[in-house]
Amino acid sequence: MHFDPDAAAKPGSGIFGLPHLLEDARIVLLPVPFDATTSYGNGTANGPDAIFDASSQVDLYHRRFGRIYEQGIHMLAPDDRIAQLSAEAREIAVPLIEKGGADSGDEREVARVNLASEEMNAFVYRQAAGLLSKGKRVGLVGGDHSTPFGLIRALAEMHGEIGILQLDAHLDHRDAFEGFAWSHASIMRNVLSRIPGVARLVQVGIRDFGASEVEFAKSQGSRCAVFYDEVMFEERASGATFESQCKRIIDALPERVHVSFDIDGLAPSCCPHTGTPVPGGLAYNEATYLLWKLKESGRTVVGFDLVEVCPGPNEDEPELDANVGARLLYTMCGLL
Ligand SMILES: [Mn+2]
Repeated sequence: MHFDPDAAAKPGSGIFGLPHLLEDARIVLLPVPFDATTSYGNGTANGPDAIFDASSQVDLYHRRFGRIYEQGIHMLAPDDRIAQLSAEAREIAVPLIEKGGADSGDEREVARVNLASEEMNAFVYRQAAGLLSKGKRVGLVGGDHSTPFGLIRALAEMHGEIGILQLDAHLDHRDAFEGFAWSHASIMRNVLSRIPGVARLVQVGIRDFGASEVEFAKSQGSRCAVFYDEVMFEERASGATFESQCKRIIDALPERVHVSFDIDGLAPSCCPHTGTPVPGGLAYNEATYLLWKLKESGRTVVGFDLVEVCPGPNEDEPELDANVGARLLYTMCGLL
């Protein structure tokens, strides 16, 4: 294979300008352009395409992880049926979201949105389980945060017991947020309630949540560890190091880890167009340092998802959200 990793990406090449076909790739990226229940701002369904376009700018030699591309990385084509499902369900969901959530009388509409989410979950599960059974490592590219449920289920079934490191501004423990069972804001409640193989959930960057979500996290006991963004800042303000905090985060995780990266876990300057931006959050360097320390700890990263990346509306502006997303995506391929 004549491939120069330092040359500019050739038109028609794959993600990161790479030449790998599915059969050449150990790492397979599964795009899920689905955002039926995004409550504030939308467009994360366009995340996979925008990240793909931005990925040609990413330099392939990684200072920490070296020649990640030598593992072979291939991104599947987005499935048209999923994009269509998302658009149809969103059309039904938006009027309900705009009036502040579904109430009695909306049962039919809610059922149709839930059905679309269930079809998406089944699709992701099928795809992920098929790829994992062929020995591939899978990274999911959303879409909103509801999309990785099927991947997490497939990973937990394959490995028996996994932990999740979640970087996010939100706990995502809402009980059927705005009436939708599979809302992006309910992903971790659904995971903990329905996937017993998830032994531990460790949440970092958390800074926007409701009282019922905090209660739900507490009800999980040691199964759910929350590292609130404000608390982490207070500790550092009185002398704790970020390194010692990373150690505590990683110590809370079991041997096999799935990383669930909601881009809004980062400071909004890194993701100004994401659906629900919140001030505060991790700097880009803090997030990638934590991921590197996770790898250095000797844990096995069995999968990841990168969700809620939303490209900006103005095509004349340089694309920041997807650029940050593409660099995070390559770094997480390094974890695999
Ligand atoms: Mn989230």
